[in-house]
Amino acid sequence: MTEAQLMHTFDQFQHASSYVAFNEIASGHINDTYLIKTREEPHYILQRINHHVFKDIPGLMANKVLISEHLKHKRSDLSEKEIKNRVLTFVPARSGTYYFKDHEGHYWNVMEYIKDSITHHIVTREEVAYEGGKLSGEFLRLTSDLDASRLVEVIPHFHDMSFRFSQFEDALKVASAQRKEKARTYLLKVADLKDEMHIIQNLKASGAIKLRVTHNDTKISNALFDRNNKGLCVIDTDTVMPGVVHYDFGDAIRTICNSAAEDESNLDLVHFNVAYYNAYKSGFLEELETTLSDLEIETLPLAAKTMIFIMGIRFLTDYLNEDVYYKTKYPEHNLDRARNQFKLIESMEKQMKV
Ligand code: GN1
Ligand code: MG
Repeated sequence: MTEAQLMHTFDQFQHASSYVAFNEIASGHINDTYLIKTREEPHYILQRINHHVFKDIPGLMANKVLISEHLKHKRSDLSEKEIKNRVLTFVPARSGTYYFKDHEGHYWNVMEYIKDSITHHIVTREEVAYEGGKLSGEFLRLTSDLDASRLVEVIPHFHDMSFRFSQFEDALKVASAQRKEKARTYLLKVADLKDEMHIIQNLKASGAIKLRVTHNDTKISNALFDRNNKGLCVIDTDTVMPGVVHYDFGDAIRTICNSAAEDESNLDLVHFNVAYYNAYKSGFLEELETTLSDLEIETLPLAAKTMIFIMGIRFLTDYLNEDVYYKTKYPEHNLDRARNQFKLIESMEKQMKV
């Protein structure tokens, strides 16, 4: 993307600011995200949405705006200024919709940048884990009265284990001998864990655990904090859909409790941090405990293992498919991500009863 293209795209949205500069925010694996600095505040986030992954972008944007409106409504106890720090604000395009489609067929959206916010990619303090738990628990609590049928299911079966297994099996059929050989140890691990990793899905299908509005991408880098490490806002509402509490709990634990980055290739650096697990869980339950069933609470450790596993199998599948889904920086990037997730499971198993 050239600066001129970004400026032009930014100007297709209804803001009253003058462009000054941009920075790419390269942490996502799917969309392209840019911070747009303007002469006046707020600054903005301009994002190109990957339409190969998200097939219904008008539906996706409708979900995102609906969630923000709902959260704003629920936070009417806060001042206008506070609300802007706690809930994402989307900016309509000149056409009136919340997305702009450029002449190459790419879709864009704009939101206000939350001032002085910071993100964590690796957690190094217990209070961040605790605040992270409060943020995702609060999100689930505040969306609990939102009618889920108003949400478009942007990626059907997103966290269904059987769906991820069938994608994995399809990938195995077409994978090169070389990639299969490199992935061999992990193919065996996947097979070993197959039954256990379907338990949550089976509980969901049987109705034993309740369907809710869930965020579905609660990795810690999708939470904003202020400079005192207090949680501000959950971001990246792309995948908000009906789901179970385990998805949000598990995906957050996957990232908060990893002592290294998700793609760290030196597995000696990858450890599961139980203290952070407990801190996250206490923040999460403070927000939600009264609304969770005993079964939901009992299965939280399994949720963590399951969500680490589902990302492991998805990275492995993409490796076998020659890296068609996630952005990669080098040929074995997806394999490194998968190895990392399986190491995290191993470290978790050594320390916790799962
Ligand atoms: C993708 O692009 P990003 O970072 O928001 C993925 C998530 C994974 C995550 C792993 C739509 O999210 O499910 O947890 O990578 N999103 C999609 O870091 O597949
Ligand atoms: Mg995401």
